[in-house]
Amino acid sequence: RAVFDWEDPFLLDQELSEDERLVRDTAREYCQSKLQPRVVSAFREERTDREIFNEMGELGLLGCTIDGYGCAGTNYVTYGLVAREVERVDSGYRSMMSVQSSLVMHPINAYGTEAQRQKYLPKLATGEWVGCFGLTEPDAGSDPGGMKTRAKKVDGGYQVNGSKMWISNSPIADVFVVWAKTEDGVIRGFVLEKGMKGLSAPKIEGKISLRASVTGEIVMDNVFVPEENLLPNVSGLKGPFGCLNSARYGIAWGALGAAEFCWHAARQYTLDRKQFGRPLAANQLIQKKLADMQTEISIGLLACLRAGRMKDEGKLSPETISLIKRNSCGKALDVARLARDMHGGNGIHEEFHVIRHMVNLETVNTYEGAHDVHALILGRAQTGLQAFTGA
Ligand code: TGC
Ligand code: FAD
Repeated sequence: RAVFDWEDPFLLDQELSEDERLVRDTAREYCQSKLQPRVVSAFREERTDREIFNEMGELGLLGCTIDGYGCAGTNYVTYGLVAREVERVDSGYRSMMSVQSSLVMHPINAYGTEAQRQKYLPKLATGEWVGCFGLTEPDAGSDPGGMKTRAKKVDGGYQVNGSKMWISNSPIADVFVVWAKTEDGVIRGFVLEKGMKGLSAPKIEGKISLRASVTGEIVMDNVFVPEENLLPNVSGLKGPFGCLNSARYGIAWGALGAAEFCWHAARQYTLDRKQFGRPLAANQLIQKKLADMQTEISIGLLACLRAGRMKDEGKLSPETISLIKRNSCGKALDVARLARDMHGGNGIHEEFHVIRHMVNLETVNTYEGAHDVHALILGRAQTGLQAFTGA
């Protein structure tokens, strides 16, 4: 009889290369020793520890899939494994990392000039600079094509006007990758820098979710952006969506890291806690919940690994990314809610972490394409009928 590993039923660990395991273990060590001890107070006080970017940079975790410019040059499976370890601690910390890597460094690398790469990537890789990505607006979330931000051609560059909403990292950002429509209605990417006249990034206060990761607006009031700060090599919605492809892929891994934490916590808690004279874990209802958690997480991780291999081979379609992003986030949220319930009253206390993961995953299920929006992407892909507009 083959041995059953309850934590890793499909022996996913054995599918990884030695290098992948090494980076995963380094990330795990860092996350457990440096991030886990900070997270409860950071979440309670709605505090973003800026030095986390420097620490991640030192370990080579920022923009790790990029070759050169001080980046580690790993594959995408490794990027996913790191996201899983970071989000095992907190979705907000993974958010900080994935925005910097997939939404700021990636577009500069993929769509920028050599001069832009040289200027921005090394400092973003070390965490000396923090980046943010401005696509969403107050009136354009799921439908970013409806953005109102405008870039008007002027002598030597562009004059940018508009506002972006719900932007991770923006209040502490040095570099702002912003998407705006030019006068011909085409979406273009611009790199704005802290200190540009007319640019501000007020913090959004009062979040009940993702409190360890700062979120803000980007307000652009006649900001002059020099020509050399235009990302020249992409136009149209495929620019921002190309970045979202990588970020959504990482989120699919990350959300399952948060779910794993909740599953393991629920298992241990129900083994330790006795009611009616025996451990909670001795009850059929509890065991069914644990089995459901184990099943969804294990199958979900296999899908992420397969998707990672496909991405590394250049075969991962945006629709498959929608499938895993939607599946991981929805299932992780279910797992976190179950784990919260299984902890009883203790489940609402910060000390047990599960409710923090639960409220964080509400955001993760919404950003980078809401759960139902990914269903519509998949529905369109299999029926040939778009259901976004009703037209
Ligand atoms: P649609 O007609 O589908 O496409 C327009 C053009 O874009 C191309 N395209 C893609 N290209 C590459 N990758 C993808 N995933 C792509 N999806 C679409 C498409 O081929 C087309 O190109 P072209 O050349 O033919 O013009 O556009 P639509 O307006 O109908 O889109 C609808 C929809 C729902 C698919 C899309 O708008 C969508 O995905 N909405 C969700 C918005 C979203 O995800 N926003 C994320 C904001 S960033 C964020 O949340 C960061 S949080 C990060 C953190 O803190 O971790
Ligand atoms: P809406 O688009 O108004 O959607 C509301 C609801 O309606 C959702 O349930 C959605 O599924 C549903 N819906 C929408 N359209 C349809 C339809 N056609 N059919 C059926 N249902 C539909 N954005 C950035 O650009 N950069 C960032 O760094 C960033 N970070 C974020 C950080 C946080 C903490 C949060 C909360 C958001 C962040 N976002 C960011 C924004 C995020 O991407 C958007 O919130 C998300 O895309 C959804 O847009 P919305 O909030 O406008 O919701």
